[in-house]
Amino acid sequence: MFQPEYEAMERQRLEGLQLERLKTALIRVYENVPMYRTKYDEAGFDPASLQSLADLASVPFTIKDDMRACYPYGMFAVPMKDIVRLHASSGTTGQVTVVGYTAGDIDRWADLMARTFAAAGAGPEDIVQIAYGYGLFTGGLGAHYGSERLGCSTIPISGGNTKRQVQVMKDFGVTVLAATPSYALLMGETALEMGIDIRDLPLKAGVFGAEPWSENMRLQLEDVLGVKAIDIYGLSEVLGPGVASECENQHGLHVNEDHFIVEIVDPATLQPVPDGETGEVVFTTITKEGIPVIRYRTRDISRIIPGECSCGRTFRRIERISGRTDDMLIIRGVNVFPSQIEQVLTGIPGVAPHYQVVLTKRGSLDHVEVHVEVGADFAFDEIKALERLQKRVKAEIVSALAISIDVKLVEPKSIQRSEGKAKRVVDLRSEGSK
Ligand code: DLL
Repeated sequence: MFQPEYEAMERQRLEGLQLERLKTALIRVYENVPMYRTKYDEAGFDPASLQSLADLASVPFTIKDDMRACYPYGMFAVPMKDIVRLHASSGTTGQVTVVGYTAGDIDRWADLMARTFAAAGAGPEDIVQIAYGYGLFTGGLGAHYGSERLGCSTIPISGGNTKRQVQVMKDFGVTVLAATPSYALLMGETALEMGIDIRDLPLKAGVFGAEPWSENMRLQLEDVLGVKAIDIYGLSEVLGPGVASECENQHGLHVNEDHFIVEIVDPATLQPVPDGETGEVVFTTITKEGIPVIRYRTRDISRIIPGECSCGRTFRRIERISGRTDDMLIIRGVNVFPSQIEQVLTGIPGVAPHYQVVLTKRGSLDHVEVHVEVGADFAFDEIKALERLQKRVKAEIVSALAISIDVKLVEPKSIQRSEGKAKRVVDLRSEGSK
């Protein structure tokens, strides 16, 4: 552990620390951010009245639209002279959100990401390749500072130029890779085309996140790259990467609870649900200075895993994010996330883990077709074999998810690869019926 004094803190003390920090955070936003002051005044909530962590359940939520309405700097709780870094999240729709960090925020972020790398088994002797994008996206610089804070030899290669990534990995003796899971997979494929088997290289761990991925995808990555694949989670509005990450047990992501209070709420009623139940993840930052957020609704879906982890960390764990409420497909009444489709596909021999869910309109009805690449060694011109595979993929999706959708097998490499977050859903519904 990088900071065992916090990561393994006794729960009661941790909750005491959270309460103290929460009180300060509430006063800070009330005094410095007009959006919170107006919201709390209208709701009749007095931040000084908060007595316990349970009282947080009565504090108004913050949503992405609040941040958009305050674009660009209206949510900042400190003057611009105290902001040393700006990042932005593009999101899938609408205006970007700008987030600002004080020097203290950057310092704490580095600690949190150092925890992440340490939990993945890294230490000062490791050589870390940061293939998350550098720039307004928080992935690259967030991981970079954490890797340096831990004392690792840090390679700021950013995303893209995949052949060069592989060459650098080999020549520099990289031991830890930080990338999105879909990009890590592309690196594995590219390496094979170059005649390099990454399993023969010293690479031992992958720190993967920024997009949903399934347990089967983890197994594939571990197999293709010969690494331990660790899931890491975060979002720009709350910090960037470093909000939660897995330990070596790979069973849930420990939330850095000394800096973030996590709640799971029912997305319909917005009431907190008991531990173990699935719902929308809500975060409150309790140490952020630049842009603190209180009860921020992430739209990400997960649950708290009840019980303690054998690694010794006392921070509670959330299950891997299954998807976002805005990515959820409702297919004839059944709710499905793309990552559930991925889980099925990656269990079928003959298909590659590259897929897209294509939504179109047929008359007034939504039509869903999953495009799946066949594996590189599959004879695409063997019609009979192709038909059999297509039927099998469809049957497995129907049986696992109880949804009926069309499946189209496509040629290897025909689905566009991403150097950052993969685009799993293509929505053509506004382009008329096909
Ligand atoms: O993706 C921060 C990050 C960078 C996390 C690098 C991990 C590694 P945003 O671009 O603001 O920030 O996107 C945040 O990405 O709300 C989730 O929907 C999704 N996401 C992030 N990590 C995971 C993960 C970064 N491990 C949004 N599993 C979040 C599933 C994830 N989804």
